[in-house]
Amino acid sequence: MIGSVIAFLVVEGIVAWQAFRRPDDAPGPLKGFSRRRLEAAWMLTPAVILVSLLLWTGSVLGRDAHNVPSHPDLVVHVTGHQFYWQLQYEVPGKDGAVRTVEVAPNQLHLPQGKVARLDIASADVVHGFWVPQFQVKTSVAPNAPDSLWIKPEDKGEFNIVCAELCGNSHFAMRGFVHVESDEEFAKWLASAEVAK
Ligand SMILES: [Cu+2]
Repeated sequence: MIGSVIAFLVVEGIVAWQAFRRPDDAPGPLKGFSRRRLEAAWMLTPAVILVSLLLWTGSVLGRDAHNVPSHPDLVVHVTGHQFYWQLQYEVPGKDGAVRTVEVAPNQLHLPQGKVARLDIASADVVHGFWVPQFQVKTSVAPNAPDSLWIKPEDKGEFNIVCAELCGNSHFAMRGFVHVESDEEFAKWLASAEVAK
């Protein structure tokens, strides 16, 4: 606010100074004098910058989180409860059958660079699964599940936030995504199972 007031005063000051300082008989623009190239550059340079930003933004935002790849590397069932996220991993067994492994709530571990499909559901009321840094968000209700996919590029810890006001402890419905290497993830998953 203060910055814009200062900028306004400076710019208006220059304009006023130029307006009052110029004598009435000052020469007009030179005839035949053209700055067409300069003006074209003034117009084209910002246009190129803005169009590039537009395309870049579109490519990022246009990545449809719901358009789930048909063969994800990993499937996790994420179920919202008042007030936690229940997490179950699909783990292929040696016989080819898929086993469901339940892990501690709210701590979603994902391997770096792998496509993970998250099958999100709600056990009670409307919850919103949101990982702001991954730009994925969806709301689910009982009998209205949704699926998203994430391919985390960077290791680290990222917040999971419930984006729907789901009750009196909604604020406490927080979790973390832990993005780790394949080895770290495999090691974690091998010992993460909790009794159902
Ligand atoms: Cu919630």
